Amino acid sequence: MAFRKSLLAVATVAALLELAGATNFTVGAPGGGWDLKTNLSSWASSNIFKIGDNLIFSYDPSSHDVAEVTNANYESCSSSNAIKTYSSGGDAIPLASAGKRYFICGFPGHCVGGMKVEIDTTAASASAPVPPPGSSEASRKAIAGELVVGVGVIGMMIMVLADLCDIGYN
Ligand SMILES: *[C@@H]1O[C@H](CO)[C@@H](O)[C@H](O)[C@H]1NC(C)=O
Ligand SMILES: *[C@@H]1O[C@H](CO)[C@@H](O)[C@H](O)[C@H]1NC(C)=O
Ligand SMILES: [Cu+2]
Repeated sequence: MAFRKSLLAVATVAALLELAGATNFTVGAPGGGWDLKTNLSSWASSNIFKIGDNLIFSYDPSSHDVAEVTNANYESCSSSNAIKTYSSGGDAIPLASAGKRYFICGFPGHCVGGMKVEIDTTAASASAPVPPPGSSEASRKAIAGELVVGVGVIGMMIMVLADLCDIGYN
């Protein structure tokens, strides 16, 4: 009984730590990629993007690139006046704040052909403390991490107490 509870406690803490970690989302994966075949809006809506996660655009740079653009230029598929362009073929883009961002391929005809994706980054948790304006991404992540670890430690203490009570009755 006590052993099972301790196992549960360890599993709970591990799950909470996992929640606190960042995820690398390879665009279109698995089963697709940053290309003309993948239904990227379907891919985006099947994932939850959180602050601290990264988008990884993996592609052949002789066939594609990545341009981050405004909402208007996303709708009209215009890659001129891009906010930022990437062309390494393995671009990691941090999702540092909540809100929508728009990425298109700048090669002629590709965006119109479907190579465009809108990413809506959610705040990590509805109950997470709101960081003061101007605080860095690092300190925001630290606050979120401490909160999650704190909850895990309290959970573990409760389970250990429950174990001790069991021993008392035996
Ligand atoms: C995510 O990608 C970045 C940049 O490519 C890399 O440095 C980091 O180790 C990756 N993290 C995970 C958890 O895969
Ligand atoms: C992509 O998938 C969505 C459903 O997730 C669908 O509504 C849409 O028509 C698809 N787009 C294309 C180009 O097939
Ligand atoms: Cu392309």
